[in-house]
Amino acid sequence: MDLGKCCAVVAFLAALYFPSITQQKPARILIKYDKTEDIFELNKAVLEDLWQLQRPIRVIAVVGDARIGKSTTLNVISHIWSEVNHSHVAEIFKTGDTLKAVTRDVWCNIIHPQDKKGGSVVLLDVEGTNLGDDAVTTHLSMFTAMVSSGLNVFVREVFQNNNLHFLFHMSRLSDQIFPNITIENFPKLQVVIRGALGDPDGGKTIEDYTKDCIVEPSFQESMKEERKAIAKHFPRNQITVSQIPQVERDLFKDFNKLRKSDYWQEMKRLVEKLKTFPIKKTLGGRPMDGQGLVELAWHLKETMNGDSWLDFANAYVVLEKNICKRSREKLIKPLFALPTADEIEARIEDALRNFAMECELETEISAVQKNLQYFAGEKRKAEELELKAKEAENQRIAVEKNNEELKQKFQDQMSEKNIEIERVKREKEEAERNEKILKQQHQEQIETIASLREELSKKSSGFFDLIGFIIDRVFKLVVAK
Ligand SMILES: Nc1nc2c(ncn2[C@@H]2O[C@H](COP(=O)(O)OP(=O)(O)OP(=O)(O)O)[C@@H](O)[C@H]2O)c(=O)[nH]1
Ligand SMILES: [Mg+2]
Repeated sequence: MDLGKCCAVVAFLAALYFPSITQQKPARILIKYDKTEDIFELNKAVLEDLWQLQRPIRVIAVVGDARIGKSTTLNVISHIWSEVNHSHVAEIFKTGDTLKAVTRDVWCNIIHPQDKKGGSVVLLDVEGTNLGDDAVTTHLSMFTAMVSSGLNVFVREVFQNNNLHFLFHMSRLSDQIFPNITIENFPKLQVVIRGALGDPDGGKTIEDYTKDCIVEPSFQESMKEERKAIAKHFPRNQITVSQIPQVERDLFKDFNKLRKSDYWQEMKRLVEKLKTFPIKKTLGGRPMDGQGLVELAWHLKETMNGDSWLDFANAYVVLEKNICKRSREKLIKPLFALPTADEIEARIEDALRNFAMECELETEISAVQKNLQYFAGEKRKAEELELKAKEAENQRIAVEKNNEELKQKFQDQMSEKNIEIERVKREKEEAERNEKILKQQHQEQIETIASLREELSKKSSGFFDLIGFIIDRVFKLVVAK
């Protein structure tokens, strides 16, 4: 085995036995704010990785106050969800022990869970929503909320007004961008309460109390309109409330103890809840792939840089069109390469059904359907014409063959005739030659006789008469010949 093959085998076995090594890569910045240029920038390396992701994709984002334990929680989530067998929780997302905020901008970690749900999970960690530059933080949080399919808002003990403001910002912005559309695929909301106090007064559970605080207009005199606006995008029955206890700091230093703790059990329950979160979908509800996700991130970044949120609706239309375009390439184009109309027609129904699952633009779906049917019809016509042309060609070949045979026959007959003519000609020549020879012989004979006659007449007349008689007879015989 050569070195290259050996390395490949080792890498393959390593991937089989140590999936954790290949899965747990440190998080990278997905989008950051460049203060000097005053623009938001996406990390191309991360976009390249996202581009490769297949459906289904869950984009789980964590937002909330700074220093509340978001990154720490995400590291544990990544550990449990990836099912790694490390003897410690790897610091995928940076955390810090000081009061100073650690996570700035938006960080991303992609995991490929081994569970039967399949697909990929994109974890997003966002800088704290209370970090000073409200405009930048709101934009980053908006960005995160728009690309995510599950939004986790971390709060300290109770849901406070700044958290409510954040959800209201999101809702109002989306109302402005899509005034007439109910956003069915707004991310699912989960509130994660750190270090919760006991159940509040009034017999309510902390879950109900939190939900009321977010979407129940009568919860308080103030911020009624805000709660109404939020309720439009985050229906009460779809909000989840979870609690993660605040634990002793030392617990994080002893992994064995940590794994046996209530905190760990709570984190496992949290991961199970996250697994039930929706996958990332387009506005119309079709599962989005990595390429769609990248395009969405790109349009959002452009929108934020141009401060043109209202144009974002158009970007969404472009996004949907691009999704359809890619699906057409993948699912429809191969049909145009099929050799027969029968094969095309046999696959149209399936292809259209799959296409409609990815592309939600009715105009595109009906255009594709028309194109396919038209193409199959034209293909059939071409096949029929080809068949007829083939028949005509066969006919032509048969006529040509017949013609050739006739020609050959004629030529054969002609050559037979020519032979006959030649023979007759030769016989005629032969006869002429014979005639000529005989005539010549005759002439010579006549001359011989004449000279004989003359000769003999000089000698004896009696004898001469006898000879004359004989010659005369010979002459007659010769002439008769
Ligand atoms: N005692 C204790 N400390 C925790 C707990 N969860 C997180 N921490 C610590 O809190 C500090 C902040 O945690 P991070 O995960 O960095 O918090 P964050 O919300 O990501 O912070 P920023 O990125 O700065 O906004 C770290 O030192 C963590 O170890 C907990 O349950 N108990
Ligand atoms: Mg952090």
